[in-house]
Amino acid sequence: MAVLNITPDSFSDGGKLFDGQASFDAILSRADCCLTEGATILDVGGESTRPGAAPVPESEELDRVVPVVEALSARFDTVISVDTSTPNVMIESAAHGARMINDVRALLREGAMAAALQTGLPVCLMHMQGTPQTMQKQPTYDDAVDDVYEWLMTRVDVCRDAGFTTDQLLLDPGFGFGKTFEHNVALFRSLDRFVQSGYPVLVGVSRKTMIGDMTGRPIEQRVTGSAVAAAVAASYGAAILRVHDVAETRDAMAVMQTLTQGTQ
Ligand code: 9MG
Repeated sequence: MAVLNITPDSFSDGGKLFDGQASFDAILSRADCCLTEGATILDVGGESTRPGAAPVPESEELDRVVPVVEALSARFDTVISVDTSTPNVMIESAAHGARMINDVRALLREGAMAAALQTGLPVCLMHMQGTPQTMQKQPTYDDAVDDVYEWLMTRVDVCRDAGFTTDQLLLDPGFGFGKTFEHNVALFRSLDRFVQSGYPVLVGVSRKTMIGDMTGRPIEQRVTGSAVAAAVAASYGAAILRVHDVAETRDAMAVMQTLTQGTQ
């Protein structure tokens, strides 16, 4: 899954795809490049969720995301995922070609559950403690792995009760969303527990602070660390890797798979 941030302040690409009015050419050419490099899902988001990011008004999110979803789905025969928590963005994106919803708030925003159900699309439910504005202030858990796992299972139950089928749901522990470095590492090392739930697991660690914590690298130098982490996540059974650097991630996975499973 390639990240396509349509935001002026997206945390790790410096808003390169955004120049006041998002530049369609830049977005389409980045999408083309990601697909050529091996991505099979494009994750389009119009709201930055980096720590401290300000909320985006619905009308602005709609204006940023929907035309891009429409253009990408008209041009590319691939899965377009919409990274949103906003009910109308879910509905409008689905109407314009999105085939998956990636919700970092796990359908907790008012109206999101009903909107997502109405689209009939699969939804990735991500765990976040707090909000993007507050989440890194002092994240606390009794036991990060147990707490996040139980929380996601409760969300699954609520979604199932609301009418989602099992095969419409994906899970994501939400690396960096209200977690310390130790929480992130504990969750990562326990990925197989999430995988064993039977729901596809999505992992997003690309260029995040936890990679910087492990490598001592600033954001623009975290490509190698991110690719290695993605490959390790895949080896634990993660089904979808949300990444900025598709080619490097593919290389890391090819090496990991060949050396650990004999795949050639
Ligand atoms: C939008 N977004 C940013 N980071 C993410 C992550 O780790 N997982 C998911 N599902 N979405 C994310």
